[in-house]
Amino acid sequence: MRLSRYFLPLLKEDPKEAQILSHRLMLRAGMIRQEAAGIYSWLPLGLRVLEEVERITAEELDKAGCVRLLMPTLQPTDLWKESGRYEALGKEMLRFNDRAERELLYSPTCEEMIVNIFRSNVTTYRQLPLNLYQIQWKFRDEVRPRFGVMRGREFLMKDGYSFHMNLEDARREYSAMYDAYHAIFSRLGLTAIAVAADSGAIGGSLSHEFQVLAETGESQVYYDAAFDEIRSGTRVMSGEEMRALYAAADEMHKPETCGLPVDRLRTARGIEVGHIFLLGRKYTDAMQVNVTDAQGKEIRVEMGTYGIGVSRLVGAIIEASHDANGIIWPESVAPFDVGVINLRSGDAACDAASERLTRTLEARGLRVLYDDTDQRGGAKFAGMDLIGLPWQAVVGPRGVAAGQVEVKYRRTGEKTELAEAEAVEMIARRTKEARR
Ligand code: 5CA
Repeated sequence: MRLSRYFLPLLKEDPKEAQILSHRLMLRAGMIRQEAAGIYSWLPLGLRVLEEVERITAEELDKAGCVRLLMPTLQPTDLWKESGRYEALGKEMLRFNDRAERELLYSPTCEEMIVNIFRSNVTTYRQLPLNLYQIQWKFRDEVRPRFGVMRGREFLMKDGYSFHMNLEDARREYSAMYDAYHAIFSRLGLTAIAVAADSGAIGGSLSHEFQVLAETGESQVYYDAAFDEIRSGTRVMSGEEMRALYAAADEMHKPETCGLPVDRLRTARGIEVGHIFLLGRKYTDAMQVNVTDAQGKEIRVEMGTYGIGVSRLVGAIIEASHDANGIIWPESVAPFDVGVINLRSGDAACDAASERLTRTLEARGLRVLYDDTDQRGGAKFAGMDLIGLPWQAVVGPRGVAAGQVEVKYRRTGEKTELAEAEAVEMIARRTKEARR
């Protein structure tokens, strides 16, 4: 992709409306644009990252046996009257009438609709267990939308719903989702702590929030000091071992009963990137959902629900991975793998070398953003650092004369002068290793 043909509106100044770093960087890097409070356009660079987060989430869920579908953003309100949540959600739920004066809502979550799909199609135990998910836009008329995509009104959520013959099977799936979530966040370059949480308006008997620690997080969490060692990589633990450690959300933390010695208890701010719930029969009782068992007897279905804040994750990744010059994308979600910088656009030799380098990188399956604009070198370097692509390859008159390109790894700043073929080889190999 040639930068001169792309759409990347970078901002030089820090936008005043942004209070936290990830919001500032997303605006400055031309990833998003606010259209109304808590409502954003995703510009091309931001959309690429959003799609990578979506892809990784879907890949891990598919691996765990979940099945993807897509429900509409708009729903009739009738089902919500049946479940009792029509009133419960209050002003957070956006409602309006269509031309036939039928009331619709913009879905804030989808339990009612998925239960309705399930009960119209599944009648016997043979089709259970079943775990259906979607990645779809939600709307919640939050009182205080803030911090950019962190607390939006319109936001992209992965919402999953599972159906079971008994509570034991629902618990097994809850545990499988717990592990799948750790796999997803780890591929996104994040360490999330699963904290015991309150199930709130969604309901159910057991729930965990997945929290990425960051000073700008909106949640307060309490946890065993061992998580700090896991986060820093000095200690490795299985999911099973981690589950045994103490970790609680603010409202669930009981200092008297947590059982941790004071010097092992930590507290920090966290960004809630996921939330899982063992629902039991809350919705299947309200909406009368049964299947027949092997004896032909009617059984009430048990459920679980599992959410991930896909758009929020883009902000959370930036909070976890940046430096003074801008974003540092983990290879797994980077919008492009390499930025090729032509230091003298318009110079025939530099143009030819840059174009050849771009083609060679692309032939190796790498995604390249080629800066062919006529800006000064300094501005090109600053822009590339800001948007945080893992690799930069610089083509200038001196290098061209010597048959070399300068390669920089964004995360460490390490620079190497290499012949074109070697540069391509190294970037391809290391990108492949990191994206595995
Ligand atoms: N139906 C359940 C599980 S699918 C549900 O809606 N859970 S939730 O309310 O906890 O939302 C799931 C995830 O969506 C949260 O963990 C959070 O990461 C994300 N989320 C919730 N509200 C917002 C918001 N206003 N802006 C951005 N992300 C949000």
